[in-house]
Amino acid sequence: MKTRTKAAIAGAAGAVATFGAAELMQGASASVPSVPVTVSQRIIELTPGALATEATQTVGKAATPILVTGVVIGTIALCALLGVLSLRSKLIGLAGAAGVGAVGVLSSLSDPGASPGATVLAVVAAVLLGVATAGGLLHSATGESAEAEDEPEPFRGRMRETGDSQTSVSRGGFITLAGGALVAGAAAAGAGRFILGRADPEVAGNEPAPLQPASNTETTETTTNGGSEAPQELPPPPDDASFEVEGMPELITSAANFYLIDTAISSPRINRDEWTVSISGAVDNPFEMTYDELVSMPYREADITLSCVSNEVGGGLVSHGRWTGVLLSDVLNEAGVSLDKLEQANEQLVGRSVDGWEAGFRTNIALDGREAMVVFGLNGSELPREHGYPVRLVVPGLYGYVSATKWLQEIELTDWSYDVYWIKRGWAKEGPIKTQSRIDTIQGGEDVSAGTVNVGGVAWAPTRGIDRVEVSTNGGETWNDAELATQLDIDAWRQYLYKWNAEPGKYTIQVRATDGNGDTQTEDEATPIPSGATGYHTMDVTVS
Ligand SMILES: Nc1nc2c(c(=O)[nH]1)N[C@H]1C(S)=C(S)[C@@H](COP(=O)(O)O)O[C@H]1N2
Ligand SMILES: [Mo]
Repeated sequence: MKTRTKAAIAGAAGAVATFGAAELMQGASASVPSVPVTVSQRIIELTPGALATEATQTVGKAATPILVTGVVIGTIALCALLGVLSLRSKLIGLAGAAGVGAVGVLSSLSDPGASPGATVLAVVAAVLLGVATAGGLLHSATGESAEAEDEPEPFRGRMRETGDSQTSVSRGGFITLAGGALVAGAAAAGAGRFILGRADPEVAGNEPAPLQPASNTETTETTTNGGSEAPQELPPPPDDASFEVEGMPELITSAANFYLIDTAISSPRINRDEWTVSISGAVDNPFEMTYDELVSMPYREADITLSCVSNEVGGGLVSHGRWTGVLLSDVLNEAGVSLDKLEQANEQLVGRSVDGWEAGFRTNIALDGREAMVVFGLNGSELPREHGYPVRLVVPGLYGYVSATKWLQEIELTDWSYDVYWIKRGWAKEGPIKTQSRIDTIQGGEDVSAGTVNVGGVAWAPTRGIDRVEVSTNGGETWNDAELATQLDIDAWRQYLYKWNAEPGKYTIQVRATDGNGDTQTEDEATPIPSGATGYHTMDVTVS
């Protein structure tokens, strides 16, 4: 084996040892983040405008494992190169390793869950271990074949005869050492992931704990929107709120099926006993509230359909949750904020999460009577970690990117001119959810048999409700009224069903909804960026 090859292997083995040690330590300590994950996170955040737009809001969620893998492989390749370069100059190798280590330390430190001391210690120790591994392997590689590489066999043979090989490790020895380092590194990384996985409810397959918000027995106070008379628990949905038809989505989306969008590669781990939310900005007195304080306020359950602005027409980035939480206006009131003053100013309410992500909307939206909520439960259970545990915001009628801050840490009352995360990346400043409808019970391109065909699905216009849904089977020439299920709430999606008497032939099926104000969704097609997709969900089917 050429010395250069060995040097590359030595560098790569050093990188693997470093990753392994670092992953093992992050498995052992909740306050040490995963280095490749935090590096990937920084890459996402530093990616400018348009690229981040397409890359992270939707595609990104699926692509993050690829990104993290790319970071790991890229680093290993870079370290292999450093191994080769250090044949020329040890200094270059060491400087390169220091650079790689510094990127790792800095990225890890910018993780919101990182405890600085433990993180620096763990990552630096892992890097030193990697450098020592690479150094040891390099020593054995160069010792064996002296300074020059590519020496012809006979020369090496003579070197061995003269006894030089006693001071170095034989080829077999190098391979054993390098292989050992690679296996140990990979095993350590695997062990770290395994320990972490056992501590992680979702990975372990555990359901989020059922909600038992404590002492909510005080008599409820009257609030600005009189909403505190709302029930703490909603009755089960009536039977006529859904159609028992194949392909129809669950009326209340189970947590496991709830769509998932965020910029966090791994969801923050928050101890709810240590959690607080602060109300800052245009407030007379800065205010902080603990989890216990929040759940002992008058709370309620509310049916609210949440949608992502990135949802394509007919897409799956929309779900319906039964959320438990406290009215945002009650929390502001509790914080001593003058709601009148707030309403007059009508500036911006920014929700900021523990990882620094931000969403913002007009303050009046929190005060106009809709159930804008500080949420701590979903479908009768605690929030799942990936959906914002322990506390998030949910605002009826607004896309998630301007409103639905998960892992909430701060509510800031600020100017309207302040731009939050996705606004800086080219999305619309205001994000009201557009009226939309979707066909769920048949698929485009499908062959269906003649007879009665169920054309059904959901339509939504949160804060306005759905009053009418029509289905066309001839590409919009004529429209037929669909049957509507009972509406859970104006903020909830509504199921519809059209029983189509289908005769053999080719058809273009479409659906359109009309909201509670009498406005029919627009036919004009728009892309998700900048303010949400529009157009009719359309599909071709063959009846035979
Ligand atoms: N902290 C944080 N909250 C966030 C986001 C995020 O990236 N980080 N994404 C928002 C977006 S774009 C949407 S659509 C909703 C999705 O909420 P869900 O994943 O619970 O469905 O969360 C919002 N809240
Ligand atoms: Mo979103």
